[in-house]
Amino acid sequence: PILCFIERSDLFCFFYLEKKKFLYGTAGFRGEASMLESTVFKAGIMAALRSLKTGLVVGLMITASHNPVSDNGVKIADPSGGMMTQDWEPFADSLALAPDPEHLVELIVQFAKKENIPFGGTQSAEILLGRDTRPSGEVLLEAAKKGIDAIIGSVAINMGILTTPQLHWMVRRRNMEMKASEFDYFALLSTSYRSLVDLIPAKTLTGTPDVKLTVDAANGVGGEKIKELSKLLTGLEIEVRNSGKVGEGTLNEKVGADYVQKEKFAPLGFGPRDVGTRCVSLDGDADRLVYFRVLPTDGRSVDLVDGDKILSLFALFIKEQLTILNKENGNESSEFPVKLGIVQTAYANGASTEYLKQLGLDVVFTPTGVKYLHEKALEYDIGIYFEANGHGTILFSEAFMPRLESKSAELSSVTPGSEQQKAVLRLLAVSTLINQAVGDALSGLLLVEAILQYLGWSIERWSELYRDLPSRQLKVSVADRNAIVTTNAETTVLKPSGLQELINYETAKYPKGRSFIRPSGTEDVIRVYAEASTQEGADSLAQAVAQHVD
Ligand code: 16G
Ligand code: ZN
Repeated sequence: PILCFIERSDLFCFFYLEKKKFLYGTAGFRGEASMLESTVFKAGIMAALRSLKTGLVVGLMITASHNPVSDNGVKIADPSGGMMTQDWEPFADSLALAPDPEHLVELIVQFAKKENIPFGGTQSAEILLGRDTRPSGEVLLEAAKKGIDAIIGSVAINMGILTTPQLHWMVRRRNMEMKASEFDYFALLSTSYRSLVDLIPAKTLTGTPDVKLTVDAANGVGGEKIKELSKLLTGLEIEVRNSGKVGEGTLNEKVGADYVQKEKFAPLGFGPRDVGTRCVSLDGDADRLVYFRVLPTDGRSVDLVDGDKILSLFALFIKEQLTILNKENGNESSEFPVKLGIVQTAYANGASTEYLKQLGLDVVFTPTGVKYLHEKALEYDIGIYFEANGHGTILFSEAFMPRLESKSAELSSVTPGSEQQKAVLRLLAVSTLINQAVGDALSGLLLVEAILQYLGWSIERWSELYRDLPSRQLKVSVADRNAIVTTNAETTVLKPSGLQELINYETAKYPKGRSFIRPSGTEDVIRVYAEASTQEGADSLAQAVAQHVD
């Protein structure tokens, strides 16, 4: 009976296009764009089923983030705006691996039964579609639509060219019955930023604030979007380079957050003329950001201010607001306990972790991948997570928001204009500025800018919060990357046995040595990370560990 709700002709017409099988990894399905059509079609089916199952709006984003322009990918956003629930990933894989249309239909039928997905009832499915600026995006978006159409009762709404975080934000807001257009997004970001700036204490405003920011938009979707956003901003001078305009360069080619973070080198279009200014790089779909300043030594190398330092800046600011809030006010002390948690991965520079712990913060680790960090951060009233690569955000829990709002109401009637009230207002502004669905370069950079102004800090001052330990990353090609199994947030190798002992043995030779290996979730390689008190030490530790992997 379910079969009649599936448009079979589409299934058949898309199947023959299949040239390669993909797995739904940490980044969804990702690969060479010309091979993806059939897989994206199946992702459309998945998204429709997910929406039918939950009765809520779901998102589907066509992007390959920081990967080359010839690649593309597809990711599904759950009704919360976060990544698709991990329980459904095996189903995504099985759809992708289905050998023929008959099997595909069979898999859908079985899964729908198991999950009690209501076909043909009053329930309807709604899927918001978005894509980045890749030339292959249009064709793939059509394939996703076909997949959605194959599930009768589902409606695809094309939201056009968007950053990944914009689409996730829209899905989340739609399900909260809040305004969710692109204009609403820009308006909320700009007004929240304005509130934060307006709440800066007069004493920090004595010098002339350095309001000039130069953005490297990776020749991606972030370029146009940040230009639109900056029209609504006052007091911030944003210059956008590598904006994606024809002739300006190729998407992600020697530009963007991934390049700058890995190479510690200025992106194309940046050089000696930028010495002394504050620069920020976005990645191709604008869900990551890293700051940098070009060094005067050669006008090319950079002092990198990565995700760990952005995290540290955010943590410092939030902690300060909580301290102000809990300060005694005359004889009236108002206890307002807040559980603040910091979530990192093993890639976080050891110096950042030490710094955060010195601040007295609760720091925990998860495996690599936004879904793990996000899930962990949700366990706190305020959870801040970042990957060193620049993906992260600040989550305010659903239970905590009403508490914060009623505290704000209380303070505005009891002690209007007090420092405590301002601290609460700042936290509220952060909660609307920073994307609650996923990491978002645009909202992230506005928060950085507001905090730097609040503290009266230059990028140098920020960068000096702590000194990164020298580190090295290598990758090793292996026959089967899944032969390596890790535990303890990827810091300990379980299999093959004996390997962890060898890593320990090598690591012990270096002061401040730390090293781990993990199978990549996006490439057919084992990644090696090493850290030590000197660059030579980090390099040779990484080499030594890599040799044991080989
Ligand atoms: C994906 C992840 C990113 C992670 C990276 C690691 C999401 C949305 N993205 O891009 O968080 O840092 O993979 O790649 O989860 P790797 O497994 O190849 O090292
Ligand atoms: Zn990205």
